[in-house]
Amino acid sequence: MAASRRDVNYDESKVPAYTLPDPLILNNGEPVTDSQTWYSRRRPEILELFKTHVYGKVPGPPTRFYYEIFEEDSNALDGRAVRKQVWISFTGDSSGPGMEMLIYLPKEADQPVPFFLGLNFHGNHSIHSDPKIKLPDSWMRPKEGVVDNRATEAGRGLSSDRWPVELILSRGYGLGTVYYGDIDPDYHDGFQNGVHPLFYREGQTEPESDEWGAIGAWAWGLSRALDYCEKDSQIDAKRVSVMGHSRLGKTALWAGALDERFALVISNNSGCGGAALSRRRFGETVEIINNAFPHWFCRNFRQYNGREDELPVDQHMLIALIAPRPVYVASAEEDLWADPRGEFLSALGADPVYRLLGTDGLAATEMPPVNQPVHSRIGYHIRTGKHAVTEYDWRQYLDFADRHLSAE
Ligand code: GTR
Repeated sequence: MAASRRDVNYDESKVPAYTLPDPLILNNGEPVTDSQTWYSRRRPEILELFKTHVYGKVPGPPTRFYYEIFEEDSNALDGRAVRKQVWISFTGDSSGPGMEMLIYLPKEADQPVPFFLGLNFHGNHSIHSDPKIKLPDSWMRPKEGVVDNRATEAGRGLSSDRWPVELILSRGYGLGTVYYGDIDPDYHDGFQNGVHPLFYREGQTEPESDEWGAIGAWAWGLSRALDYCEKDSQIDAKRVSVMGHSRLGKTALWAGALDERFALVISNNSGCGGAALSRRRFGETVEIINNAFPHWFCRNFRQYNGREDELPVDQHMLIALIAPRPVYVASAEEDLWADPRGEFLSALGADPVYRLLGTDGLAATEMPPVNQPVHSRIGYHIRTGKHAVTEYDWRQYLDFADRHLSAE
């Protein structure tokens, strides 16, 4: 019988013995002892393994880039912010399809600002009560403020506790967000909607076993949002941190691995298929996630249902792909489904790569106590509370970005 939430292990003593693949040993068995070999040989190998076995291959950027700023106000949020709403084409075609990006910038900035970029779950209008944010036109997940899968006014500001916009602006950062459903609606329709069909070869009707699922598509969308940042002279595109929570935390990690323009990567409670080690089989497992969300990963990933030890990678190698850029892994004490210890061990497993590349890696060998963040080049905290994004989390990310992304 397929594994279900009922079979979940939350008992540390029942975590099976496992051996992690070594990020610093090449597929042919040779050790990696210098950064040159990492960059030219091992990193490409690992990236390829994740594409083939976990998230699927992702297309490159469109050959032309087209966007329109359809709304702009330099006196937003009671005069504290510049707000922009930008439509970004997926294909370079002005007629679409595309996605909408909401941007807030600190008003008093006299030079390009460092920036946080993240996808949201419930529409751009959900992140703040600002009445000028356009309601999304795309499919919405059933929830309060949604009627017949369409956004309504009732959804405005409903997720604002996850997006402390004024705090971010007061610290000198800009913020950009895109509704993930604009890129690919989050349900399994055999990849007929969303961006996938735009890239099918003649006659192709669904992605191949080693081609992108929804996480790959959302990551691709984040890169298109970063393309826009590069065009906006008020944003410092060399200091963009990509941040995501839960399934969008998995997405932020994959986006950071694929696109080295992201200067800093933040995984908030990303769990299985994100920061957590698959081999621990603690909380959500590969089999559970593939059964519940068959559209998130590539089809090849299903071969590892219940066979995690056969995976040629584990998630510490995803974090290693971000090296030497700063990366932050955040867990929550009550979020056992996401396996906080597995998230920490994965950050620790990437440490040798960060050190090989000349950084301080993760300045902890044991899991730190709750609410005692570690802000070395690999950052980590476990805070009290549940699966969520809190102001505490954001304060850590702001401090971490201040420390690691100061202007050169
Ligand atoms: C859960 C899923 C997790 C996590 C979460 C979320 O149902 O099992 O992997 O992604 O959803 O994204 O909220």
